[in-house]
Amino acid sequence: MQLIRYPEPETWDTLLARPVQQMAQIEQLVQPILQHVRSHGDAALKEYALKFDNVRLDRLDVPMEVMEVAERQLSPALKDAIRQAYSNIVKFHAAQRQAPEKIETMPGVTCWRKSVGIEKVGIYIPGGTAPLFSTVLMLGIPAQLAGCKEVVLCSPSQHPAILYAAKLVGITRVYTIGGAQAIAAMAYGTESVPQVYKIFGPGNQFVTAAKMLVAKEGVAIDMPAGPSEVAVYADETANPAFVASDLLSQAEHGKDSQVLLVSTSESVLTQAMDEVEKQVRELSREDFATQALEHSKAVLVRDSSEALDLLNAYAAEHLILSVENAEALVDKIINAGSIFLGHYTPESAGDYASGTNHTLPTNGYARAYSGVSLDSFVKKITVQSISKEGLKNIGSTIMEMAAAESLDAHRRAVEIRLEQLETGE
Ligand code: HSO
Ligand code: ZN
Repeated sequence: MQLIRYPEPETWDTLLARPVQQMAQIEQLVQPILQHVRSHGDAALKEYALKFDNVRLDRLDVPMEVMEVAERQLSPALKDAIRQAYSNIVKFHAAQRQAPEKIETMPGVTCWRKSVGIEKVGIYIPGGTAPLFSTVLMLGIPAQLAGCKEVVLCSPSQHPAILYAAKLVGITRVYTIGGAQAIAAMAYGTESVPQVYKIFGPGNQFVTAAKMLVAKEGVAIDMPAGPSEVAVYADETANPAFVASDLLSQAEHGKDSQVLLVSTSESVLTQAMDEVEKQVRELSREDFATQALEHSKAVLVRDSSEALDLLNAYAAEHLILSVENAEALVDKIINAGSIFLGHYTPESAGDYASGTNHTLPTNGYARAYSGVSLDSFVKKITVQSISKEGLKNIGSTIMEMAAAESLDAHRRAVEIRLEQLETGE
């Protein structure tokens, strides 16, 4: 980690810049894959599985028997943990349901919104070194609560915990496909994989590029994704070993992960950096974490207000406030995906089990985007109903505005009704 003392605000942009991703080049590689899946369906998926992953797939879905067996392959302790996390995530997300409220904007003019689960959604879970079954919960639970009718899961990994979590959240259609081709399959549909209207889930640059490309064609996606990141704000009351463990829990995700430490205390900052050096050696993913730390920074700032300005400018995916009286600072944070308060709230609580969602905006998108929630899986349809009295009340307003926009038919649609009401014919 690079230590930077009292950087001037003019240098913050450069200091906080995320590594540039060469998306254009990757999109060029991904586009033909999308095309091929679109025109050749399952055959293209099998071809790519052989070419990229060296696996010969006879069928693309995971048979029911394999789903059933998964449960028996997990330890009782892991199953208990998954069920506990499931229950907490359900509690937090179920509370996001809003009962429709009818609003009478004028006498006789009633408007409301109803929520409808997106009928068909797709979840992508990457293969690779960490089997992200927690992400199955984070995406599958709100899909289940939203009442999405068809939830499809694609993952090149058949890790039993992924299959168990899928079953827990009621996903019955699991496909063993990965990469950009899996995104194409869900976006266009193939003989085996149903087409969906919205695609969720993390992935490598190819998966991300595929999501961005299908989004241009009208398939919704959860959010633009970049490498995972955490910012920790530590004051003099922070425990350097705790801080280091939080930085490392993000750094171990991958070599592109970003971690940022901000502190008003030089001693906490340097002790935390020493701790990082020490703790990183104990990690099974030391390699990834070390590479992530190479482009990560520790910044010494003058006071709390400067720290908060810097953190708001960074707009971290995860922000840990390892400070005394952390809750008092929440109102001052305007850009972050998710905030973790105090010395005993590690990011991993939110990653797995406290109840909040871990699919969050990266790459500065927290300035304008929220993380995944129940809302991400529903559409809100507005409804209105106007009585005869209501139309008499609002009619002149509509007609005046329509006339001013020179839209005669709009004005006439009101007038014709009012005339009928007057003559009674
Ligand atoms: N920190 C990751 C989520 C995750 N962590 C999954 C562990 N498993 C991105 O928010
Ligand atoms: Zn994590």
